[in-house]
Amino acid sequence: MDESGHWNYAELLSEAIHWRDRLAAAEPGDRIAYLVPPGRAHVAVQFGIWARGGIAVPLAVSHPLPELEYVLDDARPSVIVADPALPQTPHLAAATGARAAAFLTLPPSRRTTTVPTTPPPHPHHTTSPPHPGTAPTPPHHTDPALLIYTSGTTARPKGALVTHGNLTAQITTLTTAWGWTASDRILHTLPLHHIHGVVNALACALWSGATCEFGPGAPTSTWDRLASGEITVFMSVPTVYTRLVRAWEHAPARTRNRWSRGAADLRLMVSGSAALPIDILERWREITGHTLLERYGMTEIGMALSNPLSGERRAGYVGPPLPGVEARIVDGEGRPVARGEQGEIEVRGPQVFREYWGRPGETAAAFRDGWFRTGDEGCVGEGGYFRILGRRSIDIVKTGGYKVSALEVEEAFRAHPAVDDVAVVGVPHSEWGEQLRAVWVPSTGCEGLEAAELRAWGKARLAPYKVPRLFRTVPELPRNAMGKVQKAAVRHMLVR
Ligand code: MCA
Ligand code: AMP
Repeated sequence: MDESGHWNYAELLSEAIHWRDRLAAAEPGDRIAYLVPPGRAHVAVQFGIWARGGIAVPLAVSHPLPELEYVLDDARPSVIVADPALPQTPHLAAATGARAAAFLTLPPSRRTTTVPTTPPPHPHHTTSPPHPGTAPTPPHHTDPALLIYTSGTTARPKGALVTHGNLTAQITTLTTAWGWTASDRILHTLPLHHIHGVVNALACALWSGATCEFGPGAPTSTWDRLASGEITVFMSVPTVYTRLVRAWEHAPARTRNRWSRGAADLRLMVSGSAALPIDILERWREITGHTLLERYGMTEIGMALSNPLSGERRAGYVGPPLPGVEARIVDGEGRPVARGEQGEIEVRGPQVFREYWGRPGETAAAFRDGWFRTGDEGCVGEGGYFRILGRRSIDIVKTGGYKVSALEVEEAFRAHPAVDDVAVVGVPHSEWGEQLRAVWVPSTGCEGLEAAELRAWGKARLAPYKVPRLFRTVPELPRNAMGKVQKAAVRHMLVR
């Protein structure tokens, strides 16, 4: 359900079949890109694509046109679907031209249909069969399902291709490990162009026959829904828990009591996508009585490590491997290290993605002896619990749960006529986990350019979370004897 109403499972299936039929221009295996805000219509389009045999390429509603065009040029979809209410849609339609065979928009009725709220949205409570005889054929495990764009050590994002088999493995593992049932109701406030929102929150709910409620995400409305007595599951990134703690601390005593009492009744609250600060875990426990279940995952592997549903949820640790997932710590040569020692985390299992779209070299480099190299450093503690100790590359930044390549941001800003050179880093930040900051060398005569102008320029080209919050001018970048920019020194300059 979303703000405009709800569908039961029969209605969702019927909407998905409607989309399958509208996507007639696509052949099985084609990529189909869609720019639709999180909500019922988004879900219907996604399932319509799968019913057609297509590969779903979700576009981020917060992205400006150049980011969307990059994905279109890389994924080369045969059909693009967009919500006409979004500001990017007219530009996207114009940009489609030679890029896709068809451009479809959501009809208004598909965005706002309101249906009665009974019977409850549950697959076993369907009202009428959807289009008899037109039910979709189930996909094969090896069929590609989803192309999620993710930043890496290379400058531009790569499309991680996830198969239906990968998705099935991810979902069945999580629904079992986290005890999902048809009586669950998740409050979903995450974006739907990343695994966290698409698989952990949405797909697990639908697989279980549970209710998925899309909410607006502002801290006070999130608290009100959490306290409503109707929600059983919530998952989010540490930035959101930090904001919820802050909203609670600023609320009047009566509101605090209501929020705390209501939230205590949830069955499960999960944190992931970035390291959960221990003070937030502790504060959340004081406020709601819940010890957040922290887990570790990645676009390429789904969820790999998780604290348990029952048993010890250890602060500062992300738990042991989930059932069906193998994880290990290796040294620089790929040799497993002794228990307790630090090294790179490698993961293997049916959840692990198939390839980077159109990048065989990068796919090959991401694996060693069949293990996926995460690029994260960790160690294994008591009871096989993993601890994340940081990333191998300083150029990968995690801000608000989003992964950003500092190199991509630098490359974008180097194209600005006033910028002679630039270096971007992530610095530790209480709300964002890491915050993007930059030092830049102005071109001659451009010394007076305001940071606000650089930010506005960046926002027209990059996703909002890729635009540094702080720009500081320097006469030159710190470089080593080889001429390489010293990122650690840049970070040191920008920490204060
Ligand atoms: C928004 N802004 C950001 C970010 N998000 N800046 C830095 N980092 C960000 N993550 C900018 C906005 O453009 C805006 O800029 C300003 O911050 C404040 O915007 P605000 O409205 O407060 O932000 P928001 O829209 O509320 O977003 C905050 C958020 C969001 C809800 C924390 O970032 C978010 O949804 N993060 C979750 C990302 C996620 O799902 N990651 C999963 C990928 P200005 O002030 O200039 O206008 S990881 C994954 O999938 C793996 C598998 C895993 O392990 O989960
Ligand atoms: P993404 O590629 O956007 O899916 O982000 C995956 C990355 O997020 C991982 O490689 C980690 O660096 C980080 N990450 C996810 N969960 C956690 C966690 N619980 N603690 C620390 N880092 C995490």
